[in-house]
Amino acid sequence: MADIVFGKSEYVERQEVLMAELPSSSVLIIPNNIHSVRSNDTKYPYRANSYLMYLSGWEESDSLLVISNVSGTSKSTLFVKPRDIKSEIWEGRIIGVEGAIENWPIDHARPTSEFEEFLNENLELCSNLFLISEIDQQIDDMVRKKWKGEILDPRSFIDPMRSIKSQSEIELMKRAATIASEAHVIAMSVSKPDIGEWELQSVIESHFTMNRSTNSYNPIVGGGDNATILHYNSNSKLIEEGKLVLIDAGCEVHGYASDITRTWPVSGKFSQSQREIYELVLKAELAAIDACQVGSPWDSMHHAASRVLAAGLIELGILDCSMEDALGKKFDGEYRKFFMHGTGHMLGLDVHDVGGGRQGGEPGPVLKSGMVVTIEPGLYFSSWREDISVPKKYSGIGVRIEDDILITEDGPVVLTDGCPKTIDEIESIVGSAL
Ligand SMILES: [Mn+2]
Repeated sequence: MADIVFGKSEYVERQEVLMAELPSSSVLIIPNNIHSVRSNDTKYPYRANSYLMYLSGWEESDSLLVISNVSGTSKSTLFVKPRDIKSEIWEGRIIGVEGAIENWPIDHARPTSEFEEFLNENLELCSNLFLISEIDQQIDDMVRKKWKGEILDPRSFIDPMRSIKSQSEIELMKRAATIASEAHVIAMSVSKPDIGEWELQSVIESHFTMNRSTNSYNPIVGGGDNATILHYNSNSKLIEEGKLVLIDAGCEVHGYASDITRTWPVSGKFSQSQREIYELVLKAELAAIDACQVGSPWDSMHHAASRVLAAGLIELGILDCSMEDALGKKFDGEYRKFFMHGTGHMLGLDVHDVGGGRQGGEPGPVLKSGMVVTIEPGLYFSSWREDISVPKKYSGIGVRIEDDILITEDGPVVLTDGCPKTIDEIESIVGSAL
C-alpha cells in the first residue's frame, strides 16, 4: 500500500491548472495501467500510469481517474479497487474507497465497478470527452460505446505541464540521480578483467534496492563489442581484459527517474585509441550540456554534440570527407554511421519522458527553466558491421556518456555530477575496491 508522494495541494493545483486549460464542459478520463499476468496467479511487478500518478498520486491497479469541469469548477473522482479481506490476505492491504477519499487529492471515490454507471450518469451533461486511450482496452471500448462524438486526446495539454518540474519533483530527481551516481562508482570500483556483465548489473541493482529505489529501465551492461549495441541488455558475457564496459543504468525514486551512462576500461587504464574516442565523446557531451540554456531550441544540444563529433571523426581519420559532408545538411551526414541516436530526451516520471521530441527529427519545445533532460552522445564502432570501415585500432569500441541536466535561469545544473567522468577520475576509481 503506497502512500501519497506529495502533499494533496500539489496535485489539486495540477488538476485545476489542467482543467482551466481544457474547454468548459469537459470530462477527462485517465485509466490506470493493467496489472499483467505472467502465469497463473503470478503477476509482473506493477507500475501505475505516469499521467494518473502525476494528477492524483494514486498507484494502485484496477483504478481510473476522472476529472470534469462541467459546472465551471473542477471535480475529481477516483475509481478504485474496493477493500476485500480475502484478497488483502493474499496480495496486501488495499486503500479502498474510504482511504482514497481521506488521503488522496480527490473530491469523490467509488469502486471501479461503478465506472460504467458513472458514464451513464455524466456523459449526457458534458460537451467534450478527453481520454488517454490504449492504456486499457476495456475502458476504451466502454467509452466508445457510450460516447458517439469525437474522443479527444488530453496529452497535448498535460505533457507541457509534466515537462516543467516542481521543486518537490526536482528533489526526488536529485535523489534518484545521487543513488544512480553512487551505483556507477561502486560498479567502477569492483571492475576487473573477466568480470561478468551480470555481476556489474547486480552491483548496480543492489545499490538501487538498498536505497529503496528500483530500475527506471532495464540496465545495459555491455563489454567490448556489446557496448556498441544501443539497447543491449542480456548482460550475459564476460568482459575481457583491455575492453571497455558501457553501463547505462538509472533508478526510480517515488516514480521519478534518473538515467546515467558511463564507459570505462575494465582493467583500469584506457588504451590510446579508447582514450581518443572517449575524449571526443566527453568533449561533445560538455558542449551539449553548455547548450542547455533557457530559450534555446530543442535541437540545440543535439547540434552542439553533433558538430564536435563530426569534426573529431575527421580529425581522427575515421571520416575522410569535408565537415559539410560529415555533418550533412540536416545533421544527417556521414557522422550518423557512428552516432545514430539523439543527444537526449526529457526525464521525469518516465525515463523517456513526455514533452520532448525525437532530436534531429521533430521540432520539440524551446528549453524552459524546470525542464530536466538527458545529454548522452556516443560513438559506436561495432567490429561486426560490414557497412562501415574504420581504422582497426577503433574497431570494437563503443562509448556513451550520459548525465541528467536541470535547465535553470542560471544555466544548466548537472544532477548527476556525483558520477565522475574524466579519464583521470575514472582510472583512479576502477578496481579500487578490489
Ligand atoms: Mn537516456
